[in-house]
Amino acid sequence: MSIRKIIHIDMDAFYASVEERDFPELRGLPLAVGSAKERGVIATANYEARRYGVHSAMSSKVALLKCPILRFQPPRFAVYRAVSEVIHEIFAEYTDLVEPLSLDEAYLDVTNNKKGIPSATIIAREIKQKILQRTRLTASAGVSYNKFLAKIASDYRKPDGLFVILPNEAEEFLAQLPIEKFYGIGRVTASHLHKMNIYKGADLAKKTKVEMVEIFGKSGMFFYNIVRGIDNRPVEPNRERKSYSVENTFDVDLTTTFAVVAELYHLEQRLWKDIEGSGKSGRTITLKIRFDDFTTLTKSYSDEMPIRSFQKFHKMTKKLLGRMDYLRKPIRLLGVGISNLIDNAEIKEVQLSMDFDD
Ligand code: DCP
Ligand code: MG
Repeated sequence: MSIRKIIHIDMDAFYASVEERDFPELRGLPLAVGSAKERGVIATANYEARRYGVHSAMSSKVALLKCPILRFQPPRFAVYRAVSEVIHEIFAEYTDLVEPLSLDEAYLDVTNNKKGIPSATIIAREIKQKILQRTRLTASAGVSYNKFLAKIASDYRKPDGLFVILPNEAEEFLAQLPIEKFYGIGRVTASHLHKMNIYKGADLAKKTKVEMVEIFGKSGMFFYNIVRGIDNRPVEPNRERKSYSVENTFDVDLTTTFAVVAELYHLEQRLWKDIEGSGKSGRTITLKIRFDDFTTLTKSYSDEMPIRSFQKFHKMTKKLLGRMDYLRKPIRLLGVGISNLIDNAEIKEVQLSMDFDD
């Protein structure tokens, strides 16, 4: 395969930056977007709040403990979606090979771009400028020859960053990179690796294929290639999301109903925010439970109608959990997902035509 030119664009503190843009009185103060209620969860925080240790998916309660002067803004998904459309219009000026990862994040393959610009770095700079001009928001860009490196690069100089990893620099870059910066290696896996004396890409690159599979399970070969700078996944435009899911691995295994229900509730809130922002609804829920011995239990339940309220979603999840024998071993990971998605616009049409039929 010939060498590709991939850009990863990611808006900076996206929801929070939009709120600061539209409510200037909030600028410069620690800010979280999410519900201020004790049981609420934070969608994101601005950089001032992050200095206090506040971050995405943290409970509002913990966030307030870390930063007592934290301000909360309720999310405005319609505004975030509108910004997302503007940045996608900008991407489309350069290429149709755009793969969105979320509202504020996308991969672009600009190897053969519409403007015939040979330098991906120049394109990334132009895109950043246009985003600033048209949305008054900053984005960070990563440029490289594959998706994995482009994604890491966009994170490397955040906020308002532009970082390039050239093919001949990749191996050296990855060798010095702390493993917790590898996209896909979470906090818990990272501390597991630290115990094995693996701190940097170079340490990981010494492992054999067999050892990598022992460490990462079915992602072993993926990471084996990744630490060598190899990632041939294409940029896939218009890939329809088939499901939404969130999961969490716990520092301390869960062993009580109370702990499981409480953690699940947080995951439900996180997932609900994602799906609310997507303009879609699903009718199938799936629960995933991984025990301390890594055996995994999954169970799904489908309703006839799409789930349109958090209450209904929460009720279904609780019922499904009740049907699982989840306390038989300590739980290290919980996950919840929603699938069988349909556009909310379509639901209205379905309901309207039913009204006519009556
Ligand atoms: N988001 C969320 N819940 C999460 C993570 C993210 O609701 N657990 C939302 C809020 C974010 C947006 O998605 O603003 C984009 O997520 P990012 O991970 O890109 O985070 P940010 O853009 O907020 O910050 P960064 O500057 O680190 O990209
Ligand atoms: Mg972002």
